[in-house]
Amino acid sequence: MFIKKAPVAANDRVPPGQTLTEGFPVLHHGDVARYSDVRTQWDLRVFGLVEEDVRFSYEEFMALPRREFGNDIHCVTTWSKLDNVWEGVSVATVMERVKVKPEAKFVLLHAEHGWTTNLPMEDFLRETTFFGIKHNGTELTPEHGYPVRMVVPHLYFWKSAKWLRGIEFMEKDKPGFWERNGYHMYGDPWKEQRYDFD
Ligand SMILES: Nc1nc2c(c(=O)[nH]1)N[C@H]1C(S)=C(S)[C@@H](COP(=O)(O)O)O[C@H]1N2
Ligand SMILES: [Mo]
Repeated sequence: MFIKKAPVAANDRVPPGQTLTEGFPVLHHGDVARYSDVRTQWDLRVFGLVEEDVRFSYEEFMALPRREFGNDIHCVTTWSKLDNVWEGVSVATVMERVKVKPEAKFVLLHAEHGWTTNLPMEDFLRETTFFGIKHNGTELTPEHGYPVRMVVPHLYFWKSAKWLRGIEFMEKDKPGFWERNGYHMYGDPWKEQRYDFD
């Protein structure tokens, strides 16, 4: 009798409906952000339900302590890419400078050109969520979010805002760009929360 083999370990890392890719596809809405002088044109602002607004200049952000992060990423368009190695700044490091009000329960990430995405506070504060600066040993290209992108590997990759410019703390959840255009408010790849009706 033919006995079906148990799934191999790698399969346990690929959520339902996803296919592995070796490349690194580029996906976004609108134009790639390009900075002719990143030092004067890029900063990161923290606002909303905070005791005081915080601003990191490019120099300040780049001087923050970094560490390595390893993860798998899953795009809602069905590609997954395993074993990414990133260099980045932990959320905890950034939050050392920020006093969040207790009412804050959700985060809206703001990117260049007004693009946004939302996630619950606890997902933002997860130890696996971070600010990515290098991917597989090289600085992010403009297409992948240079100089800084959010990386939220446990949710579909659209939550990982490229060209990150702002972090807004909110009491109530508020849809970002794709969430207003039919994507799921949360986006758990293991539950296939792709669209708002999933
Ligand atoms: N600022 C910004 N970030 C974004 C997007 C976008 O349109 N604008 N698209 C998201 C989507 S839908 C995906 S799948 C990933 C793709 O990241 P990549 O191009 O580095 O693969 O970026 C996310 N971050
Ligand atoms: Mo996506």
